[in-house]
Amino acid sequence: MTQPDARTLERVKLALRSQRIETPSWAYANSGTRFKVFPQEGVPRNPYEKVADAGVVHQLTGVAPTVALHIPWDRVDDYADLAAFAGDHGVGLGAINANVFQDNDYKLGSVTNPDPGVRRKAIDHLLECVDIMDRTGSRDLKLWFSDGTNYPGQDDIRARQDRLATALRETYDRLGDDQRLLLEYKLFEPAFYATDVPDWGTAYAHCLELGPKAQVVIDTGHHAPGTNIEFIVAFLLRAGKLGAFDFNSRFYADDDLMVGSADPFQLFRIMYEIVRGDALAPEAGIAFMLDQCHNIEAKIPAIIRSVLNVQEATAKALLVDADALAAAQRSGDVLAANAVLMDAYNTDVRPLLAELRTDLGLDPDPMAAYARSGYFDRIRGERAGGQQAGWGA
Ligand code: LRH
Ligand code: MN
Repeated sequence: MTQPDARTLERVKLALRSQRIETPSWAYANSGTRFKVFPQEGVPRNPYEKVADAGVVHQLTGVAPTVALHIPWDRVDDYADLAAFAGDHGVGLGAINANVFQDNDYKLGSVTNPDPGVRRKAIDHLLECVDIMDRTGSRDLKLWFSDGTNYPGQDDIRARQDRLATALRETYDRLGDDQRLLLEYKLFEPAFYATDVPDWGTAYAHCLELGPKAQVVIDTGHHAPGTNIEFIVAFLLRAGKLGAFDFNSRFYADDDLMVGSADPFQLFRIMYEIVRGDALAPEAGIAFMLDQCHNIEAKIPAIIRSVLNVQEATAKALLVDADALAAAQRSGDVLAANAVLMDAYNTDVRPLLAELRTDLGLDPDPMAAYARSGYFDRIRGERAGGQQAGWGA
């Protein structure tokens, strides 16, 4: 196992400098499971405080310059003012997430609901989110539909796909030239028989039908156990239809745990396909977003830790000796090929990342820097009163 040479380390550091990870506003707020939402001290009470916390994460990591919003959780009177506030805190407003999964009318579906009035209501919300994008300057509209059925026969699977396609078409046609529609899939929950966008193939097919401004989102918690997610990454990248990630990790289902915490090797394999596909830099157009819920752990440190986990997996992926790998693959040397990847994965990249942060004028240890910053003590005091933000479910 050879240590990476200086030229390799410089190449890797250069690539890591361009990494951009978007944090989700809702991960700064209260969240939980159907059993319990445990409130925490210092939790934001409004979108401005969520954005301020995202600003701290970027200040300490240097690679998290945007925060995704979720509507209506982050509805404000003046989105331009929120964007200006975000700018004052060193971040920009990122993807706009629509929410057609919490209104009573959506019990039997939103855009796929048998009732045309309910479908209209849902589509109008999607269009409202594009209006909001016009004011926040966001590029991406992210669509996840909880739509599905719980029992065979409950509704017509084919007819629901027609309704979905109609809603997506109307929304797609409303997009501006520089705007995108990101379609997210999920195997199950809250539907437990058939989900209308259950897998990457369904999302891919709808995006192909829509056009070039429609791309697929891979949420790493939305697959059947044992799914080879990096295969989906490689396939969609090759097809030019990978738009974004919702990073998190899980031991069982959609656990929304810190990315890289449950399966760091899987995250490495995913980031290796990104590197192999030359899709890491912002110009490649992939949005790397976190989508997590910190039900019991301190929220801001958990998000900092998650950003560091993505950086570490990326640094390891960038260390893969591509020439040695290609040679081993060409000669059919299975063990040698696997060893090239494992050598990179087994490299301790923390010193390299600490050096990069020092180069960027940052504290080499963002977790320790946050603990020393006194920010938590300040917000714990400032945010004592008022209603804490959450999913409002
Ligand atoms: C659905 C999902 C989706 C978001 C929500 C917060 O499980 O992954 O991306 O809208 O979580
Ligand atoms: Mn998601």
